[in-house]
Amino acid sequence: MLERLNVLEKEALKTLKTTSDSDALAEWQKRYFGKKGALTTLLRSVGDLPAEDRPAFGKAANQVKQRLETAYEAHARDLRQAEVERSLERDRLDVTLPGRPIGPGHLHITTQTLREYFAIFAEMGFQVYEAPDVETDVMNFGMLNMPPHHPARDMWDTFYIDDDVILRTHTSPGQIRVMRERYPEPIRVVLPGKCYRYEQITARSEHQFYQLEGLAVGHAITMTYLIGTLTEFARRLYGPDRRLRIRSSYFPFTEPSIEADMDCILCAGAGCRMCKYSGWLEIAGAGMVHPVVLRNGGYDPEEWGGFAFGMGVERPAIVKYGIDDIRLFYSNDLRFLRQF
Ligand code: FA5
Repeated sequence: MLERLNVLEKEALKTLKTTSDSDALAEWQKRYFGKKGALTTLLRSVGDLPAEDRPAFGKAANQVKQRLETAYEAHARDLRQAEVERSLERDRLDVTLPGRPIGPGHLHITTQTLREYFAIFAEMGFQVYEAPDVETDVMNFGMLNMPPHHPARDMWDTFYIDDDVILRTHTSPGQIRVMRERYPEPIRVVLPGKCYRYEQITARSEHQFYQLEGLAVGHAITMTYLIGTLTEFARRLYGPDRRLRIRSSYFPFTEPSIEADMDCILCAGAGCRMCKYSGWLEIAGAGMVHPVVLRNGGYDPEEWGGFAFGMGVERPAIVKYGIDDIRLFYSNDLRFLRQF
């Protein structure tokens, strides 16, 4: 029996060396250690030996078993290592290749446009003031001279969060906030920000867009200052020859109210597709701050006066760059965004 054990060990070690992949290794293991494997069978036959030979055989058999197991583990490790080396060789990776460059990105066209506006207004003494996007109904309408059920509320289709909280439909509620914060100082600020309207999206209208509000409050402010400021703005942005046209309009928070148009930058007033053959492009809604609004902001309208204006950001950029659809601004198409 001991002789058979020796032969089996030698044979097993020899065949182990010839296994060259994991399948062959599994096969080897089954052949010697499986339920009907050679070593298992030999170990089981210990019962056939005379009782006095059993301990010596058992001891020798266990040593053989241990040596084979150790050899098996070592060979399996070698095979795994060889496989890793083969796959590294096969899927060679050149770590010295340069990486794919990631561009640093740049400012969005809206941000660029807003910053251009800020720079122009800064030269005229206007500071930037930021007010919140989420507003109360009272601030967005009530304080701006539109109590509940005022028909002018229909001018702005509103996203309501609940009965009192809304997404601001325009930057005008910021007027009240800045007045309450600055009283009794005179004010000259521009208020940029996103506005939200529950409206049909078209090539000219988004449901989210930016506005820039302007507000000046002082002791001797007249409509002439307002018109002068808007004219200067248009000329600094679009060139010194620009002309402005003032139309009478209506906003509940200004009295009197106006709308300012600029002669079309494409056709200089002759009429083209851009200005819908009118020769004029609208640049802002504006007016003298209504006494009720001044009072709501804490300023006595007997002593103080002011002007305010509100202009879009995307629509003028559309005109400037000849973009034909406002939806391109926020659809995140890099082919569009990279151009500016
Ligand atoms: C207003 O929102 C007033 N608050 C402006 C104002 C301020 C008047 C202060 C008087 C004093 P209006 O609804 O016209 O006005 O919007 C102003 C500008 O926002 C428009 O001229 C346009 O450029 C832009 N705008 C309005 N709706 C959209 C829209 N759906 N998509 C893109 N731009 C828009």
